Amino acid sequence: MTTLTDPYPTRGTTEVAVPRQDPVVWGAPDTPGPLPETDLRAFERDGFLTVDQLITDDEVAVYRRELERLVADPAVRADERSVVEPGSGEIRSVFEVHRLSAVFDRLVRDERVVGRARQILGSDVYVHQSRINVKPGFGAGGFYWHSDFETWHAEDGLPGMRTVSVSIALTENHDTNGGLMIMPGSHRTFLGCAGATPRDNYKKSLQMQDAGTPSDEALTTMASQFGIKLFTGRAGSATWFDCNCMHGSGDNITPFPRSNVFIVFNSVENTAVEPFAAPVRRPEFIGARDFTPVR
Ligand code: 6CS
Ligand code: FE
Repeated sequence: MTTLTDPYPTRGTTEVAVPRQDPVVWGAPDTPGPLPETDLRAFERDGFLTVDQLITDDEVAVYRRELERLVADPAVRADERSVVEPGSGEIRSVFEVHRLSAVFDRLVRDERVVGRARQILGSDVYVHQSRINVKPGFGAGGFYWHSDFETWHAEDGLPGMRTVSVSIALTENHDTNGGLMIMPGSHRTFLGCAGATPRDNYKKSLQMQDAGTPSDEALTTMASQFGIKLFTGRAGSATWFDCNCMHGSGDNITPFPRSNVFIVFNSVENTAVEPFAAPVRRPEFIGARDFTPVR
């Protein structure tokens, strides 16, 4: 019986870096859509692409109000899809917002959003995960360095790197309030992390990731090789980034919240199978199992 070797081994006894086996931009450069060819090439090179104004100020106000409505709703807070800040108990993230909210569902289907995802992934797409990150300020925690694909491969069973995320700022992302940081070019190396995935890992990892965390040595090598870019931008701006970028964000100790809506599009050609390095699947509100394409 031939066993397919996993091209992206991770969560074994030792950390191991392997070259990316997958394209970054799957669509042909002249694929119709909102992104000009120059942007697709920049995304291929860097692993990310910023859009200064993806949604208008009026639309930001609509999505901010919706975020505030969700965060204030006791039923949402009681829902397993809400994750709270370990310290303050304030809501940190709400998952599956595109199912919880018709307002955020419309955003997912907006051609400015899903059209870019289809161009990058070169196919129809479905939502693997969506969330709002509130990062309210006064000490809201950041997200330590990681590759999203490492988790989505190990725990959600995504076979290949044909997944793209967009973080749309709903508040001003200053250089002080815990903005997204990416190591440019890091998406071309897959860093398999050491350490097996505990059962029900997500109950902790969504507050503070442990399994799937790179070593100080690996981070030092990558940061020295690639550098670190901090993303700032006004509310309404957006950062598109490849699933395998090494990224993270710092704590927000300012009074200014750094709230965003985060949508993960996966190609319908890359649908989730069984986890590659975890004892059980994560819940569907974190790793979708409904592969219906976004129309
Ligand atoms: O585990 C996950 O799926 C989530 N964790 C982080 C820190 N980024 C990606 C994703 O939202
Ligand atoms: Fe992440």
